[in-house]
Amino acid sequence: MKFGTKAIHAGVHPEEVTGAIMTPIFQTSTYVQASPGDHKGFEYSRTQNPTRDTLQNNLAALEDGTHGLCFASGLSAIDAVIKTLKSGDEVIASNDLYGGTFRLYNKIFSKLGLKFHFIAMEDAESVRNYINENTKLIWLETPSNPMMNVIDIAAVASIAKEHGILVGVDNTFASPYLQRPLTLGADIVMHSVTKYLGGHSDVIMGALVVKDEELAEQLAFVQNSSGAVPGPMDCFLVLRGIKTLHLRMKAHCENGKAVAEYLQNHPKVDKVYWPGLPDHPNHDVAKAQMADFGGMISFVVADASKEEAIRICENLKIFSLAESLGGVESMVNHPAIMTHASVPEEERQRIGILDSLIRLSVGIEDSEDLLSDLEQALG
Ligand code: P1T
Repeated sequence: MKFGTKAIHAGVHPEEVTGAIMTPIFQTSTYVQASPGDHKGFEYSRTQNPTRDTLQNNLAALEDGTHGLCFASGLSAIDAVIKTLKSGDEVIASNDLYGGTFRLYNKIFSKLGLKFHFIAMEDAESVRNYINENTKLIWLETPSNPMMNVIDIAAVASIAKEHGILVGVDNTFASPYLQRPLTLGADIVMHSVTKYLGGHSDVIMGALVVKDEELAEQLAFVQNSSGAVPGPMDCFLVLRGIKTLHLRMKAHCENGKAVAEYLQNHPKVDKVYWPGLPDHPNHDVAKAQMADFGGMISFVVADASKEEAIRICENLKIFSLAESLGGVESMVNHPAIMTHASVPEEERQRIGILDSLIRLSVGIEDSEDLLSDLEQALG
């Protein structure tokens, strides 16, 4: 089955009682049993819920995995992965991560005895320098938030396999339409479903997809034991959003290209970070592992103070100034003040999150209107 057909049909079946084509919102906390332990496969909605099951099966199919697991947020999905580890274990993580992921690793799990190495992975070989007998997981974001770094998933996975280390990929910026890490050798793919999968800026949710039964069992154990699960209404909204994922992503990519090329030729713009530009340092890797280059773009305003960058963010009218991304509407974000404020300033400077850096989530409006909006704001 091709991607667009899977988006609409995979894991989705007409409801048995009425034939309803849309998966019902099973708004129930529990299920009646005929006799203790004699039930229909559903005991309690933290553990199983039919609306959530349908979404989990759909996501597993989209990522070419076998098991999907949904969580109350992207961060709780990442939290579940780390909870399969134990004190003393080490994680090698890419150094440009969503600020909340960095905070979760650096402020919460570090305190509980796990060790994290945050490193540049654009040259996959560099992970070798941090592998030791305690290394249990390599975690990466590609393209990364907000610097749009591209990491060679297959190359990292192949090094990890030599040492029996798991690889987790945060696939939020690409979506499964553009990139499927499990097919490149990763063991776990993670999404902030809040973004492109949901697609309409109305849900907070996370997901994991794996292709290994035992790993799926471990993660399902944490999902049920920690209990950070989404409600059925949110699962319904995401199932609806996914039905147009392929159409939305095509439009995001087209508009992303138009905006990146416009910015690259603008005298007030110093640097544009978008994997589709031939001068992106890992453009060739992006071309090989992604179907297209997406709608996320960061750029540095030339010779600008923090205040000038803030003014551009404020002056944009169609791009809404907001945290988040991946919705049909275009958004602008100032990473240093907003999404990446929890990354210490020194670290921000080192990875390129300057005070003059602006991040755009290019939506699916008419591109001419988006370019005019940038023209007036930059002017
Ligand atoms: O917000 P939540 O659903 O918990 O997802 C966290 C998360 C994880 N990974 C990536 C790559 C992300 O971008 C995010 C959330 N990011 C934003 C809110 C943002 O504006 O960057």
